[in-house]
Amino acid sequence: MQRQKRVAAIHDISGFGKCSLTVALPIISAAGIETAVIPTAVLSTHTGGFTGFTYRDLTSDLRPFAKHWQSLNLAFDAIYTGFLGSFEQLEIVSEIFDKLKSPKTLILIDPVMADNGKLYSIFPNDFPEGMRKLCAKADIIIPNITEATLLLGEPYKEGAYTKEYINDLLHKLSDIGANKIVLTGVYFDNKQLGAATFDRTTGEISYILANRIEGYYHGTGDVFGSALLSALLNDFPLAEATRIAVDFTVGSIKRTAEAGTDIRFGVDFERGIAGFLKDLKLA
Ligand code: PXL
Repeated sequence: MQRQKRVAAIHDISGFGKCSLTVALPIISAAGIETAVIPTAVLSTHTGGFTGFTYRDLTSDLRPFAKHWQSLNLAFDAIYTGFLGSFEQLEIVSEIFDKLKSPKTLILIDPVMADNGKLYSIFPNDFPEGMRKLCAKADIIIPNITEATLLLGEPYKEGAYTKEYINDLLHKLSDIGANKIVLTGVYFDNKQLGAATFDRTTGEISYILANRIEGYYHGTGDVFGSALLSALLNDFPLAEATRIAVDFTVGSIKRTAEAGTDIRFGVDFERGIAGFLKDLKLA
C-alpha cells in the first residue's frame, strides 16, 4: 500500500446547511485521504440566509490545538482553509501554517468572504486586505470573481467576462504569491459557467465550463474546494482536477435543483460520491 495522505482542514463546523467541515470531511475522506480538522467555530447553521444561528467562537483553542499537533510531529500533505471569521483567526492560521507545514505541504486557501459583488455582511471592509496577506502564503488559492476583485482592491464587474479580463485577474492574483490559481464563477456567455485555472510555473491557463444552472446554492464553494483538493492529492494535474471538481459540484447542484430543495440547505453531494470516486479512478 502507498502511504495514506493526510490533510489538515481548518474551517468552522455549521451543524445544519452543508458547508465547511460538514462538506470537507466526507468528501476528502471518501477520496481516501485522512482528514484531520481544526474547527474554528461551531454554529447551528451557516450565516448565509439563516437568522438566529448560534456562534461559538473557538479562536482561543486554535494555538493550543496546533501546538499539541506539533508535539506529535505530524506531517501534512496539505492544509486547507476556508471560512475564517476575524483578523485574529487570519493571524493565528498564518502562524499555524508555519508550525505545521513542511516544504512538501500544499497550502490551499479558499478566501471565503464574498459573492455576487458583495462582501459578506459579517466582515469589515478591510477584511480582504487581511485575507490577501494570508493568501501570500498559499500554494493555491481558489477565489470566486468577487473575492478576486476584493483581494486585488479592484471594483467588481458583472459578467459576461472576456478572456482578456479573466487572464488579467489570474496573473494579478498569482502576483499575491500562490503559484496556482483557480478562479470560480467564470463565464463568457449566459449558457455556461465554471472555473479558470492558471499555473504560473508553466504559464498554462485553462477554462473548465459546464452548463449553467440558475439559482444560488450555498456551500458549493466548499464542495468544489474539497473535491479539487481531493483530486490534486490523488495526483491529477490542475486543469484535470478542476474538471473533476466542476463536474462533481454541478452534479450536486443539479440533484438539489431537481429536488426543489431550499437553496440555503446545501447541495446533494452525497449521491454524487460514487461518480466522483470513479472520476478519481478510485472505484
Ligand atoms: O460556505 C462558506 C461558509 C462557511 N462557514 C460559514 C458560512 C459560510 C458562508 O456563508 O457562513 C459559517
